[in-house]
Amino acid sequence: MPSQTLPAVWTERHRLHDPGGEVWVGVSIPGTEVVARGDLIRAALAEAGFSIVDPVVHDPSHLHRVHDPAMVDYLRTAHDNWVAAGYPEDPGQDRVVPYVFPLPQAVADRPFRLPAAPSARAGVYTTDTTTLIGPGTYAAALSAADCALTAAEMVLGGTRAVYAACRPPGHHAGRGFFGGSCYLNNAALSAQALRDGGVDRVAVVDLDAHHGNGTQDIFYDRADVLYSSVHVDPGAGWFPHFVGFADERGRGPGEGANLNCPMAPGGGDGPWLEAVEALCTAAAGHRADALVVSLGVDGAAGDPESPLDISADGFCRAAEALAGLGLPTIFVQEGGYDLDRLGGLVVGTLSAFATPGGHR
Ligand code: SP5
Ligand code: ZN
Repeated sequence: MPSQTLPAVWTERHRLHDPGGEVWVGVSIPGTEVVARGDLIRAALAEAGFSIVDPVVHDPSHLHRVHDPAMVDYLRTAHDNWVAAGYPEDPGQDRVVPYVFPLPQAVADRPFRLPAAPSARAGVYTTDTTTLIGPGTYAAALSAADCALTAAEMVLGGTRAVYAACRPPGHHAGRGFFGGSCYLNNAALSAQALRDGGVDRVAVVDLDAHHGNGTQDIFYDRADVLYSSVHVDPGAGWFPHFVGFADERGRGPGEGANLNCPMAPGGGDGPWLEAVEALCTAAAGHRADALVVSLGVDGAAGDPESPLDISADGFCRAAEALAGLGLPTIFVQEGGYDLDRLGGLVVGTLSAFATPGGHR
């Protein structure tokens, strides 16, 4: 049986975002969310015969459907303000990096004052020191959001499944915070666009190796969008460390519409695929009318950012389980950092979804 494909939304504008490394435990390191990722994914899609379409440019006001407008405005202006303050010359840092954070227990119960220094403003919205802002970061993040919104519009128009090749990724960006190499939450924007387009109930299934603390935050109080995730156990020492535990089940009207399946490091395909089945069962139980898959492939064996040890075949089996739901589906790219395997993992997963059983 010839392998089928799905349309892929991709733009070269991802290249505008070159984080130039990250600061981790106080040390500047090269980082793994690199420009090459976006181009490797495109090359693999093209070679496998996927049709590649440009995103439609959207007005940035769409972002306010899931993000705090003040954070969006910060992201838009942060790098210009950083340069104007002279940090590229003194002390010699041309990317926006925080050094101080307004922890709730340190600033609670008094009026919030936006700090005057750009170096201090850099800590207001980010959770960590690994998510640097360069000159083109905001433009690229906007274009990644355009990919996710365009995919949603294609599905609303009747296309069964679409892949949004988003870079930078998004699932660690919440309503009013960003981090973990993410700036704007592409998957949440997709899910919200489906809702706004008339889809009643949406399920987000997050396969990235890390918990999508941003997506969980955005939908935590809502009954209309289920957030569900399988990820390496934050309690075992993994990012995002503070969030992603099994007892986080949603709040208020959203009680029961959040499902976390933390995995022990090194578990491999068996327990991970059992968890994927549980996520599919939850999506069906949610009576979802459409699916948004946060497709990180950083759980793959050999990936430098996770210890999950999932095989390429494991990703194909997960895709087949998702296909079994029979729902209109948007795949949104998240992580995946093993540059030798990234393209093959993404194409293999999407192909298995389009042609269940076709890879065996
Ligand atoms: C989108 C996504 O997958 N974000 C995950 C970011 C996780 N970053 C954790 C901290 C980075 C530390 N990297 C050091 C690697 C040493 N092997
Ligand atoms: Zn990840």
